[in-house]
Amino acid sequence: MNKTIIVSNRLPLQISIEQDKLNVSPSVGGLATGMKSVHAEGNGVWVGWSGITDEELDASLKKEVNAKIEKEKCKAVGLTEEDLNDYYLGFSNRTLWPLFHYFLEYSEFENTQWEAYKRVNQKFAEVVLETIEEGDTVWVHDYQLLLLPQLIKDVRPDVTIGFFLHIPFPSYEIFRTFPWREEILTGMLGADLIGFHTYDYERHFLSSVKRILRLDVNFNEITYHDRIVKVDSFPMGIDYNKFHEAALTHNNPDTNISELQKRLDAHLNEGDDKKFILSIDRLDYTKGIPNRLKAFEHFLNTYPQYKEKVRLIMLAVPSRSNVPQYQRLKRETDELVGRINGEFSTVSWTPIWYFYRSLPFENLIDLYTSSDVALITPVRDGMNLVAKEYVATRTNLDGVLILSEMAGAAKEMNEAILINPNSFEDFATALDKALTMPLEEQNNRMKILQKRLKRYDVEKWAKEFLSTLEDTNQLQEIVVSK
Ligand code: GDG
Repeated sequence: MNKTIIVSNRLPLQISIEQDKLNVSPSVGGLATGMKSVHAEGNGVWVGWSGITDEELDASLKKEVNAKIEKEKCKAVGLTEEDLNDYYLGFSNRTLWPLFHYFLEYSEFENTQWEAYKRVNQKFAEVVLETIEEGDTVWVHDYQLLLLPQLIKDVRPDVTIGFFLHIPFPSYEIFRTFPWREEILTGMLGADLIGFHTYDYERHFLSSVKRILRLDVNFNEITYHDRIVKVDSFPMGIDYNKFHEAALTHNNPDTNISELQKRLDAHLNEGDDKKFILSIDRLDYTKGIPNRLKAFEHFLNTYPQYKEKVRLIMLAVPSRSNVPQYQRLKRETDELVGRINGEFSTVSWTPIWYFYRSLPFENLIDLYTSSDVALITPVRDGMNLVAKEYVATRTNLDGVLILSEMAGAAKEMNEAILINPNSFEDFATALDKALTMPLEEQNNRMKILQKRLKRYDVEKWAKEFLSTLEDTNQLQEIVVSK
């Protein structure tokens, strides 16, 4: 029976070793949820790194880990400390991530890291090649594995390969600065279908293919050697029902109330004019956190009537904390929060509640359902699922989403208040508009947003990608038989 092999940097599992005891549990991220049904079907396999380096595992523990992983229909790619440093923290997160998010000045172009990136993509290829059987489909995910499609295609030209990029593809003017630009493009072109979140990223990719590789591009099809590579956009959705139902249960009076919810309620019960503005992101420079804080300060100065009334709840989830830019960002964020709270706080009011940690899912729902406004303002973001999750939890159809134009999600969420995240004026006007928006208008906007998110959820996204890949495969057969 043909199977689908999913490949991503990390396996959808949380593995930890505590007092020599091994714990394995499924992870709950967007990708893991979206691919759940694809992975569960037939004898589907997921290939990726377990999260534990080779050095942390002795031979017997390694056997045990692999056995547990295989039980979950997964296959591990072994990575050493050096691989992790140079391929993941290095080339993926210090070269590709900043470059693809337009932070050119943060990008490091180190040859040793490039060599590690090639070596690790080859390691992934070896595990995938061991797993492939005739008629299988391979679906590769994200920027850590841009070379993988071609490495597989070179050995198994008969296998259908899809590739999806979860981050933006930058414009040609940015991409052309990259020293290994030809290798990255040809690596991706090993796939039969290449997917992006938005039409703009698709367009940028096609433009780089035309201008750097000088290949023939016909609308969204590239002729590469004797194959046709199709390029298309598939905006990723969320598990809408999971968030919507969690919010319904949460609002049920019989449900246990969390400590966090009690604190939130205490503030909201102080009066009808008390409001929460919410932001949730990984602490990443692409998410526009310092700008948001400075803009919030500007807002409080421009509209002083909101002092002692509104509070910004900012959840920043620790991320890549051993990369210097992330450490600097953490210091800058701490300082800004301290300064703004110091400037405006009164005995009974602190303008910003700042959490630097990851919260359990139930608390995430507490925050989404208690916030009158979501302020999601990345300076650059492939999609942004938080914006979609906020909308899914608004079961009473109230609440307003303020969303950056620079997030891929903005392309499908026109009923949000869209702003330029670099304009403090835009921020202040949008916040005032959101906080005074009549309920009827909130309802009308939410209704349309919810309808769209419900229709195109993450499962639909995965199915649509795979069915387009299947069509592309048939197109290939027609080209070959001509
Ligand atoms: C990349 C791209 C693209 C956040 N804090 C907590 C928590 N989360 C969950 C959210 C959401 C996910 O993490 C974050 O997803 P985003 O899409 O917002 O951002 P990235 O992590 O940067 O993801 C992005 C995405 O890939 C998919 O293609 O949209 O553009 O950068 O699901 O709910 N979950 C829990 N506790 C937290 O504290 N449990």
